[in-house]
Amino acid sequence: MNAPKLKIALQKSGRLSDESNALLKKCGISFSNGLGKLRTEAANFPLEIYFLRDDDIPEYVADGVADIGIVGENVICEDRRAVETIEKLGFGRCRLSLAVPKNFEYESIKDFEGKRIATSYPNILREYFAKNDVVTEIHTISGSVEIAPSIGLADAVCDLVSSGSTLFTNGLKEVETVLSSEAVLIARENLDVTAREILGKLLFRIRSVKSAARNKYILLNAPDAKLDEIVALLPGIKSPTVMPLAASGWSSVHSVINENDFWEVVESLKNKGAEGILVLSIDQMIQ
Ligand code: PRT
Ligand code: ZN
Repeated sequence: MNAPKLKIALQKSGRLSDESNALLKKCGISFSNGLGKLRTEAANFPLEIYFLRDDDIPEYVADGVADIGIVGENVICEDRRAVETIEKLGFGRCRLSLAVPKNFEYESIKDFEGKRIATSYPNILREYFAKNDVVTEIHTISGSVEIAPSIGLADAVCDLVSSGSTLFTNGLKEVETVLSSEAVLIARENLDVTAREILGKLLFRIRSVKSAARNKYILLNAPDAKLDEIVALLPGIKSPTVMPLAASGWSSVHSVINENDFWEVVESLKNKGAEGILVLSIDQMIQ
């Protein structure tokens, strides 16, 4: 009998596909994803991979055709199927926003009262307006939402935005954020024990890749006279590693720093006299 495998659904081709594939590869999982391939098996991990349209992923997972999947939170929130969100993945970031023609003198959400709004996200939008006590006319369209106002089909739109340039080139301005979204790992309810075990191993790897991406490994030479001050700038995982250098009066310091503090810390290190600062990216960080 074949060993049990966890079945994962990924977007076949689109904004999430490259990063979904890259995430699994960074987790040390090798598989081939040639054009036109709908299904493949990982060579070195008990994973079977399905390549699907993103909109179909919640249904496949909810129905148990796949055990887990990677999809945007926007799709999960709109779809409302019974799936569990296991982990945010930090890519595919965007927001679902309301936008109006740029000459619309917008003041508050009440300005949407009685307006026609084009969107591909009617469920999320209906709930948003109900919560804000605003009555609108929602028109569901499946694509090119941003042109609806200019062809007289709607007064406003609710669509996904990342850079904002699509809205801008269509003469629209973003006025309210309805939902913030990123890619998430979802799972079907009632996974059996074996599937849970494999998912646990996969999640451990995903979390290691995520924390590695947030951190940098830093090496530098510090004058001993300033060593205490330099060490104080570098918390490390426990504390930095300090080793004497062959040149007397100098030590080598190794540590890990978070990307959010990165430039400020490097600036302060230089000001304290650190030299030969090397910054390396980290592949995995096991915690
Ligand atoms: O073929 P399939 O159905 O699988 O793909 P799709 O065309 O439905 O989805 P795709 O690949 O466009 O998007 C997949 C997921 O990426 C979405 O569900 C979001 O979670 C996420 N994502 C992130 C985005 C964007 N950013 C995004 N900017 N999805 C769509 N857009 C579109 C948006 O609809 C608008 O048309 O990009 C345009 C706006 O971009 P800016 O940069 O001009 O603001
Ligand atoms: Zn889609």
